[in-house]
Amino acid sequence: MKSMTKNLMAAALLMALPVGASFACTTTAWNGNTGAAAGAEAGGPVPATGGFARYSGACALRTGTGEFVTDNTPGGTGAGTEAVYRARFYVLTSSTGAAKVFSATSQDGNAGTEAIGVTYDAGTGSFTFSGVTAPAVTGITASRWYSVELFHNTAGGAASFTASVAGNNGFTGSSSGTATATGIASASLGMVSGGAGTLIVDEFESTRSADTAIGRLCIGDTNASGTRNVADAIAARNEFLSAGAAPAGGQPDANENGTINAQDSILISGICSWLA
Ligand SMILES: [Ca+2]
Ligand SMILES: [Ca+2]
Ligand SMILES: [Ca+2]
Repeated sequence: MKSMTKNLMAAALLMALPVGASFACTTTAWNGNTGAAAGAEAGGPVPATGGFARYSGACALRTGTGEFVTDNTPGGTGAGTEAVYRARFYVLTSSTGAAKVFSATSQDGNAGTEAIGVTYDAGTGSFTFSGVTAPAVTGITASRWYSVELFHNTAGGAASFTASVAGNNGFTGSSSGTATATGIASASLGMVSGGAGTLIVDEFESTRSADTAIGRLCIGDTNASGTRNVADAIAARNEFLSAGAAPAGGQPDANENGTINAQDSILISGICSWLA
């Protein structure tokens, strides 16, 4: 019997391992690197060679069409499903066309029936949903960071689905609708199908909580201290002045536009002044 409280199933499955003066990122915490996901790399703030944007910490996952990673934690590995499933991830909307960025299915390894699909459609500027019946979240801008939190409940005859989207320096949107009767056995993240170009995803978490949102990371807590103060503005400044050599451990991209520069440092300073 699984706890129905905020029981973490998978979190931040992009690992940063210090190697000399830089970072090596891996996807080994995921169960399956289906489609040979391009591999997680340290995201440079001012794109250094081989670097790319990340939302938090040193690592994100950059994928092309058909490249994704899979988490078989839901329902255990090999059998069972979760009737109550909650997940949150961040995505940089950098792809073109309609790219499925997330898919949760009734069997391990992205197999079986789709319970939740989330597609970023660059053509219509929206997140659309499949496997459920729910309207799109519109008003999505290209090449900006968004968090997407999903809740899928088929316990005890329920059939509900909700999605909360936030990002791009203040945008919020939501959708709700009807879930299928399918429980969830695996979740896949990346460019599961469709689209062109690349997508960057970061900070995936999933729980089986029926009532507690995972929520967002604190914007501007650049040094991941849990509070925001002038040290965060300084850390953002140090990051862009180092051209990626000294990535901050928290969330330096205060305007969520995929790059770290003086604007972010100024924004964080403004937030801190306002808090004071
Ligand atoms: Ca499973
Ligand atoms: Ca801080
Ligand atoms: Ca920025």
